[in-house]
Order: sequence, then structure tokens, then C-alpha cells
Amino acid sequence: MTKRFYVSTPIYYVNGAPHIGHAYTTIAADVLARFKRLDGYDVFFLTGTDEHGQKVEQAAAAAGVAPQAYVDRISQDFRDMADAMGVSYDDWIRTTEQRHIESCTELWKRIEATGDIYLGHYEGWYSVRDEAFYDEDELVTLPGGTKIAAKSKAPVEWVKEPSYFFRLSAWGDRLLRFYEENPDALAPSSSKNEILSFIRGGLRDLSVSRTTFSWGIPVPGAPDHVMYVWLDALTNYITAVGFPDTAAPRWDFWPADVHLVGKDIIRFHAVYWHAFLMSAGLEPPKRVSSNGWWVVDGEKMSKSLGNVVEPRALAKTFGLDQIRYFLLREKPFGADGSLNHQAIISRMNVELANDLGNLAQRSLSLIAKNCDGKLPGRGPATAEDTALLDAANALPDLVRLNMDRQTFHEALEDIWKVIRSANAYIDHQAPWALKKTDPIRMAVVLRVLVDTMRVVATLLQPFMPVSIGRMMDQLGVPLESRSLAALAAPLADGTSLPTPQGVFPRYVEPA
Ligand code: ME8
Repeated sequence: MTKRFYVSTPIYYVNGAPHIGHAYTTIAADVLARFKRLDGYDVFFLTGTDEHGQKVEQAAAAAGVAPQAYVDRISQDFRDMADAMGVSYDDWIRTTEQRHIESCTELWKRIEATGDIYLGHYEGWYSVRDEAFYDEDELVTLPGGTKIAAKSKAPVEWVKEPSYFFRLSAWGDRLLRFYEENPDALAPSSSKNEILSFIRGGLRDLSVSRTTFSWGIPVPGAPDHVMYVWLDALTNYITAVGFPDTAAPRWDFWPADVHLVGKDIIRFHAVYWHAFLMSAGLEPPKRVSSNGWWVVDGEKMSKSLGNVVEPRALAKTFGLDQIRYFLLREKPFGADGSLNHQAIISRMNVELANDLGNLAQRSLSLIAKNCDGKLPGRGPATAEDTALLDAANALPDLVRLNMDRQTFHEALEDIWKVIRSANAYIDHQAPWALKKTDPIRMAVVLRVLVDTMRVVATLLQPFMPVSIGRMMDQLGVPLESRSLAALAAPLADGTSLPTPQGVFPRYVEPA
């Protein structure tokens, strides 16, 4: 049976240029997608842009451009950014596409047919920045009397308009049961607790259409209403796998294995989305996993705060793979972390250039010099050889587990433990001193090092595809032998290795 894996990112609002926060969730999804492909899965990796709603309409108006022309331009910028970050998405979805409009229209009709949608009147607080309805108790009042959303600090306005409602209040018990029966369906546990207490607090029916602007998907049979942008946006995850055509080739990917989202949008993904799907008779996603913030000078980086870091510029300064590595290494996925150049430089120089780069360079130079550039064969193993090789061979399972939990930093820490052990091993074995005294042992030691680095490199490919591809070339690993399954077959003794070249340069401050 084919093993399938469906991973998605949020689709990003096209109300401004992409920043490193967007790149982060997308790169994390890319690492997961690449890892699953390496592990033999048929992967569907979806990302794209969220293009309707009042916030985007206002951004287009502010830019003096018609909404469609505006979203075309910004969506392309997000796509260029994803391409520049080496992101291997399988589909780029845009909510202004015809396939998506059809999919939303059909989802709406199915929910309506169950009796879960009714016409009413909304009167209450709305934040355009968050595209969210807020209850009074979710707001704080500033000294001047202005109200803002307590959590996001976004301004709110009083809205009064005819609106269709979704009977969310009817789904609380079903949602609680779902999370009880599927303990891994929401991570990390802090997000889960927040969501469970929100549901337990009692769910109110949700306004799912707007009438005071027109940039959205018309409600079927009520063209003066456009669908609430979150109903529209969430539906992207089923549009892309063919909904409503359940005979579409990609439909087998549903339910998605994991939606990666920022922690600001968990409520939409873990309450509203599940209820919409359940109401329409569709399965909810298997897991929603949320990431914490990149913070700059103590503030969450965001378009509206204007403190954003441009991902392409960062990659130009430090190197793309270096940035990808840093983002996944520096902080746990679910936690906040601070983005600063010193931290990037330190990871780059200590872990990439010293620990990994030097290990490869030292071992491969000795093979070039002392073994005629040919991969030595395996030989009788000492206890130290076995200890290192066992640690390396245990890595794939450890990394698999961490990938499934989105604990990317722990996967990297596990890999680095082996790299550090390999450095201790080479120092202790001192193969450079064995050339004259015991060349056979020298060859065995170098082969142990290559075998160890091969496992390490195989597992690091998803994080740093280009640099590690080059390292694999140097280790003499053929292209078709770079998967996890291929680790079972040893590299061919006597393979000619190319002249070693450093893969991870040190960062030197420009003069
Ligand atoms: O919310 N640190 O789009 P959006 C880490 N269109 N991640 C960050 C971040 C930061 N400082 N800033 C943003 C939307 N992100 C909706 C989603 S999905 C059906 C619709 C990431 O453009 C994080 O993943 O505001 C967050 O959830 C997302 O960008 C928000 O992007």
C-alpha cells in the first residue's frame, strides 16, 4: 500500500510583502515534506495565498490598485519567496482561483443542506486585521477608550449587518469527543489546552457571511453576501485535493496528516474548520500543529508592526541552507524565539562550519591523501567503532519520531549528538597518526567516519538540501542511494571520491 502524507501551511494574506515569519512555517512544512519523501511516502505539500476579505480589499485600495491586480502581484511575490527559499510545494493554491470558488460554493451548500446555516443579523465587534469576530470579554480598553483585541492587540470596530450564521453552538460536544479520541490531533499541549477550554466555555454560533463589502466568494443564492474569509480560506485544504470531486486523484490524501499553522490562528483551524467539515460530512484533519513567534527586539514580527525581516535578504547574507537550519534549530517549533544575527552566526560557525563541516573535511582529506581518494572497505570493528555506528544507525527512528511530533530542534539535537561523538572519535582515534603505524586500522576508522556521516547527511537533506547534496557527492553516495531505505545497503568499497571541498564556510563579518 502506498504510504501517503499531506502537509499544508497557512495560506498567507496578500496584504503586504512576505517576511521571515511566513518563510518559517513554510520552510518547516518543506522539511517535513522532504523528510517524508525520503522515507518513501507519496507526499502532497500545499501552500499558497489567501486573497479575499476586507483586509486585502483595503490593502488594494490603499495601494490604488484593483483587488485582482493587487492580489496577482502579491501572490506572485509570496511564490517567488517560497521558490527562493527552496520550498518544494506540490501545489500553489490561490483562493481567487475558479476551482476554489467552486469548492467553497459546494461546501457551503452541503453545510446549508444539513440545517447548520441560517440567516440572521450580526451586531458586535470585528477586527479587520485579524479578520475575526470578538466577544466583549476578549477585548481590552485603552486609556483613551479605544478597544483592541486583548491577545493580538488588533483594533476592532462595531459591525452591524445581516449575516448568515453557522450553528457552531451545536458542535461543542462533538469537538470535545474528537479531541478526546484523537489525543495527537492538536499540538503543542499549550495550544490544546487553550482550545479545549475555549470549547468548554461554550461555543456561540459563528457569523459566516458579510454584506458591507464585496471582495469575496458570493454566498450561493444570496449574492449580496460574501462568505466570511475564514470559511473561504480554510476550504483551500480540500479544494487542492479535488473537492468536491471525491474521485479526483488527490482526494485520497484527505484527511490531511498535518496542518502547520501559527499560534494566532489555532482557533480557526482546530474549532471552526473541524465543525465545518463534520457538518458537511467530511473528516477533520488528523493533526494541527502550531508554531510560536519569531520575535525581533522583544516584539512579534508582523506586517502591521512594520518590524519585519525579509527572508531573501537574510539568505543572501548568511546562505539559504544556513537560514533554514537556524530557523528549525534555534527554538522549539511551538515556542517563541528571538531572531538576531549573532545567534545565526554562532549556529553557522559552531555547528555547521566546525562540528559538521570540519568533521567531513578532516575525514575526506585523509581519504584523499592516504587512501588514494578511494572509499576504504569496512574492517574488524572495535568497541568504539561499534558504539559510534550504533548511535548513527539509531538516528533514523529518532528523527522519524521527532518529525511526526514537529520537534524539529530535537531531531537536529539528536543528529548533532552523533556528530559530536564522531568528532570525539576522530580526535581519539587520530587516524592521521596511523598511516605509518597501522594503515589497515586507519582505513577502518575512516570508513566508520564515512558511514556515520552518510547517515547524518541522509537525515539532514530535508533541512539543508543544497549543501547536504554537495556533502553527499563528496561522500560518494550515488543520487539513487540517498533515501532512508537506501541506508540498508553499504556504500561500495573502493568508490572514487571527488577532491574534498568545504561545504559549510565560516561566517566572517564583512570588513
Ligand atoms: O493568518 N513568527 O495569514 P497571515 C512565526 N490568511 N510565524 C509567523 C510570524 C512570526 N512572527 N508571523 C507570521 C493568515 N507567521 C491567514 C491564514 S489559513 C487557512 C489562512 C506565520 O498572512 C504563521 O504561520 O497573517 C502565521 O499563522 C501565518 O504566518 C499568518 O499569516
